[in-house]
Amino acid sequence: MKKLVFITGATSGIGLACAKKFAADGNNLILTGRRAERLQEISASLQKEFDVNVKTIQMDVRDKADVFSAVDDLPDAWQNIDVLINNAGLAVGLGTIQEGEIDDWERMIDTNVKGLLYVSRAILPGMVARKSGHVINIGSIAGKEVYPNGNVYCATKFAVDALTKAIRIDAVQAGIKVTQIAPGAVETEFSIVRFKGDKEKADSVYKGFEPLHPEDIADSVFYVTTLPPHVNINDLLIMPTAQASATILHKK
Ligand code: NDP
Ligand code: 8X3
Repeated sequence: MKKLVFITGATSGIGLACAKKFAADGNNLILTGRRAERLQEISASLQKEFDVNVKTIQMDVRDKADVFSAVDDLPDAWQNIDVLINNAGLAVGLGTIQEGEIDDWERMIDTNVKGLLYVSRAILPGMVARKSGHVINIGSIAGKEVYPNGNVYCATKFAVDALTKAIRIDAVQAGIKVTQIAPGAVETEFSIVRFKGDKEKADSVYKGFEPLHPEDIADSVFYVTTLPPHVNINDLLIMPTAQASATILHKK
């Protein structure tokens, strides 16, 4: 059965790889992100290549009013969302609390925690009413271990870990599946964003070992949606083979 899959942050990295993976299997997509031009290009290319229906929504997950009106205004044919992938997120900066940029903290908290909550609050009631649906939250190794200078980013991903468990408890009576996929280092635009456009610094994060590729994560996200109705994967921690923990890497 083909599904309707709603992906936040589909303009890049893991979200984009998920969009491709689900489209390749013939599923219809609602793709969201702030960069409208990228959304248009991605939508056109997926519709052409895979003959699926794609709707795009330019939205900032931090904008509560926009999130709710985008979901409320979905045409009837686009309302029965089967899979929600809460992927939009970012790290901004890497430094101590005592020297931290408060604006950076607020961006991370507003995007990674509040944004995920707004989107879930907008979409989950429909799933509960239909007694069918799957929420997949993209967490992180940063939500399992606190690492030096990761502080607020780690806290937001610990929050994603907690909210994944909470949504599962709250929606279990309706038979909703809730999964966290928690990756280690994946080479995307993540580090470029974290280091505020410093490409050299971003590239250095992935030097000397093979990081995960966004497609590796998309494969697992897709996999958890293929299991029988009575089977739910609660949590998957996926690391590059060369990464033993948040800070222990085998670099050549
Ligand atoms: P990218 O920077 O490549 O992608 C991030 C995506 O999130 C983009 O599509 C971006 O779209 C979207 N996004 C960011 N802020 C907002 C916002 N305010 N509103 C809407 N969309 C937003 O990074 P990744 O693919 O790596 O990151 C995806 C998720 O994976 C994040 O939650 C991240 O924390 C998590 N993660 C990443 C890891 C890594 O090593 N890369 C490891 C573990 C977890 P746009 O800019 O168009 O709005
Ligand atoms: C992204 C991976 O290790 O930089 O969540 O936190 S890490």
